[in-house]
Amino acid sequence: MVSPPSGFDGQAVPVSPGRRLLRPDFVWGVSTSSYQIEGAAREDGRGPSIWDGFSHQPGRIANGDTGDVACDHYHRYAEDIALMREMGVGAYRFSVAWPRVLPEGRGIANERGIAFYDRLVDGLLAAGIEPWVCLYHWDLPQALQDRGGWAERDSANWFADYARLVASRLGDRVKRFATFNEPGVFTLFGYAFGWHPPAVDDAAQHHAAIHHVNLAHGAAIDVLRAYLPGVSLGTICNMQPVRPVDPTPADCAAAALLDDYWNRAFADPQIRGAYPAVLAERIAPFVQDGDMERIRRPIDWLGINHYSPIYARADAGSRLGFAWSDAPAEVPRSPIGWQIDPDAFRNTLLDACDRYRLPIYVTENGAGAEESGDAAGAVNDVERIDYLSRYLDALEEAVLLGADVRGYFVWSLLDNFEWGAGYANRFGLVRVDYPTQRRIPKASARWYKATIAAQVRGSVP
Ligand code: GCO
Repeated sequence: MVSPPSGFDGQAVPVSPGRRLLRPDFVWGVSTSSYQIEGAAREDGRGPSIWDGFSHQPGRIANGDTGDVACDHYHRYAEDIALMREMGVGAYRFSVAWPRVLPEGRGIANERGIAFYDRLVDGLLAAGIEPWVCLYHWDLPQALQDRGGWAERDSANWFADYARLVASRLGDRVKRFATFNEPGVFTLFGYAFGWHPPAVDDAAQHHAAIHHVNLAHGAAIDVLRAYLPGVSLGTICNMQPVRPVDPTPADCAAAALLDDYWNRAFADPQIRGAYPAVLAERIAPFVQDGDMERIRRPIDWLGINHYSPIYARADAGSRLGFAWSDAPAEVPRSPIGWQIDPDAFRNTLLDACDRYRLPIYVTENGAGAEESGDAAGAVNDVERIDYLSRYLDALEEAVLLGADVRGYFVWSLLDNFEWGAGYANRFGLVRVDYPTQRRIPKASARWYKATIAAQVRGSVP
């Protein structure tokens, strides 16, 4: 039996008032992902993912960090469930590691890998926490990358078979599934910018991958619907306004193009049935008769991940003609340089509601920092509390203006492997002391607990 987590009885924190405009059944959650927290990379039959290989390539990840151990969630999941229960969250969004359940990506299932997710789901349900499962958060089995990965049209069938396995094993207890997390990120960073695996810069592979991920989404939706009557299905997209570094025609054109790849390349075909015009032309060589109908399958909600506006500038020397740019120094920024702009969040929610006409869950929002704890590991992360509180205010403004927002998941429960930034960049409500794997709730964990309690009580001080 896991003892109740310590650290929630720390210093009192400012409590957000009960948020009167949110639905009584508003979902309060936290999010994580498999490669970023599980560890046990070569344990109990797990096969390698593209991130295992990529993170072990010298120079790819800050400080030479990898996800080999991460937060050791594979072994410490019960302790992490206890943290969520103490916080009072109603839902936990996590991802299944495809290579943990299908080491070769296809074929024989790995029963020990499936057993982990059984234990996790059972533990969550016993704690009164609803499991929300994302099928893909970037950790493609390396064996499938060796067969062409997402650039191979057959990847849609591989993904549908994987979805079928997960549905058959977890679908009796899991009622919320998302197909992909942020396909706009992993396709752009993996097939154009070289910041993610497979780290190629190739127009044909990039545009084929976009289309095949969309086909995989539609195929998985059909499988989940067929296997799990009454299940609630969604897609999780990064949605952030794209701003030109300078208001020149070239930078504005760059921003418009990045907007297509970043915000529209997946939600538009999956929900509206068509690519943005520029992308449609570039993806046309990979589109077969009936594909757009295969992609646009009915879903129940749209998950939006939002942190800040992003910036683009023209770059004639790059294949796509644009380059990613940091936020200007003069705007309010978080400790890791991301712009803080709650109004942009409110407007993103309103625009998405208007454009896609689906219930929205904010499936990621949070603030990163390269923070350190005191001698006891305690972190008084008042800047993170301020960020989260202001973004919840903006969410509430969007609801007041008619946005159908039904839930909010903080990224993240734990400090974790932040991709190229490794472990230096911390997003957790709970600090992880990696040498000891000790979990230490931050002030923001106490704040989130109090915020949820105030909402649940419906109290309006
Ligand atoms: C993403 C991913 C998360 C990140 C988080 C902070 O949005 O990039 O979903 O895995 O860790 O967003 O960058």
